[in-house]
Amino acid sequence: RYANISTDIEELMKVLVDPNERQGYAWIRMRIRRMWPRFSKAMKSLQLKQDMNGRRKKKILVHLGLLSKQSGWKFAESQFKGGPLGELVQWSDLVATLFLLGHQLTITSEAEQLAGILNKLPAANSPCQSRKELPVDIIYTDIVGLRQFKKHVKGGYGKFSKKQNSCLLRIVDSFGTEPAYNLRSWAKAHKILTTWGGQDLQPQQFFTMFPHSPDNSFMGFVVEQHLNDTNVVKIERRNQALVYGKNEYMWEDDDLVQGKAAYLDVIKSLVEIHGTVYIDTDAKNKTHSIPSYVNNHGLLNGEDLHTLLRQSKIFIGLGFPYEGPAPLEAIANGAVFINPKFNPPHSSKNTKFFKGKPTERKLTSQHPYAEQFLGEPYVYTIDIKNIQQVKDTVSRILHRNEFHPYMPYEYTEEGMLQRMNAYIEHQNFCQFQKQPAKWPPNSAVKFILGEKGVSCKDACWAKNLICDPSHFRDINSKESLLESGATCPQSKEITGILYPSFNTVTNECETQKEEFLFSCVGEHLELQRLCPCRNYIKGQTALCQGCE
Ligand code: U2F
Repeated sequence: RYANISTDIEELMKVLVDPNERQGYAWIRMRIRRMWPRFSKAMKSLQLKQDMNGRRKKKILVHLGLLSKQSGWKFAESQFKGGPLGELVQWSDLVATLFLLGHQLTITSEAEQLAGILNKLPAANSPCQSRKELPVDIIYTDIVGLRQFKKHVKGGYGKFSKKQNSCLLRIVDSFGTEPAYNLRSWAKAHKILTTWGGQDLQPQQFFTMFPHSPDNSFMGFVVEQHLNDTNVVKIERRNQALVYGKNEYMWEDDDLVQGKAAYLDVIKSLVEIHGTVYIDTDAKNKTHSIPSYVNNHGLLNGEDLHTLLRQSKIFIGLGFPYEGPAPLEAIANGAVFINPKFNPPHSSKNTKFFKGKPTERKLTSQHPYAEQFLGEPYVYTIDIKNIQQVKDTVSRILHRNEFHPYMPYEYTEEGMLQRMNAYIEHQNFCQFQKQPAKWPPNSAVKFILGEKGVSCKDACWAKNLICDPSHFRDINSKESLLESGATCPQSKEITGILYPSFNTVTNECETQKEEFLFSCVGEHLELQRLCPCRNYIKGQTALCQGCE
């Protein structure tokens, strides 16, 4: 059976039913409804650009572990009370995308439902172990969901821990999982095993919210924007700034970000400040942290928030939340984002929020994607304690005559549909034989021997290419190192994230022993890493040219 594009939202709503009426899906349903006209239009437009025929209809299970009762996170309960929404944005857009692409969807959020579906699998020792007979082709879940698999699917994680079946999994993982943290035995031996890490999946099975590292797959989300909608009235942009922080605690100083009151005071001296802060009226004796001059609208629904963004010239970052969707929405609506710079950078080493997250990534600002991929004139990354710099930046923005919206293609509805379709059609984590990678094709890939002390992520980027870990296996040999310019009489095999490499001190070629540790990140002063680098489509960095 082939996948046929389907734009009937009511059919999707039938699949998106709350298992126990906790209203867990309420926010997701609202977002999908609001964005559907744009999503359907994008689907049709993509269909005109590329051939969408002949794709096999896949049975896809989407299990939202974060909304389950067992997670204990109260995501469902707090979705209209200032709780985290970034993750719900991502799940909404994933569900919409998969449905539009014409696949058969099943959506669950409680472990019992999951067990009900997956326990129909053939028993572990049954003769019919072929994947063709599994009730699903692909499973999207998160790490909480993955734990539920391990616990609740009959026979424990048994069937799914087998390479054959765990290769069906795609883990929605906002901040990413680095190979060193993913391989349990390695993480344990190096004392970096965290509660989130050690999942022993292939690193590209983790799907991130921003293109953090090419070791994982970049899934992203859609930046909501209604500027060109026919029913949207053009609003005059006012001398107004909106603060990014929907909870009161985000406005308070913490160990790492200080001076927020003085920062806001100086902005206030130049422009009117607005907020969308959820005020918990039940909390007794609470002293409020929001300055009295702020015009607080309370938490807003999507439409009203977007109207406010279109009226504002500036969107003010407070240092938290990290890497959310809202700054991209602000920029897409024509506001300029003030992005607090972090010096020293925030990471799992010094920040409570990142502690235990399976990544060593260092955030040089509240929103590194906005800092590195967008930049001025859409984003100003500044030290918020430097009052003069804050003043100058705000004045510069206010003196502009025009405010241009910007939205990278990869964050449009069409960009997300194109990217996810390419992943579904081409990624295959169930290929276990040692054979050359088939996707992205060789024609898109170049092998580059990096400079000493440079990671593959950076070595490829310096040549305007992107590291592609799926091709490491093809160059993991002394011969490949020699062909790329290394001069080594000897070679040896090493387990670690830095190989294949040329060791400039010992003059040895060092190849990788453990395939799960192939990694684009990681650098060493003595090593020149050998890197698989691929080209990319401008605005759609996850895909190579011609790989749509
Ligand atoms: C991020 O999660 P957040 O929920 O804090 O992300 P935000 O950028 O604040 O926004 C998420 C959505 O909430 C919407 C807004 C965004 O689409 O339009 N919203 C709204 O509807 N009404 C309002 O008044 C204010 C916002 C990040 F995404 C997560 O991955 C992280 O876990 C979290 C902590 O770093 O930050």
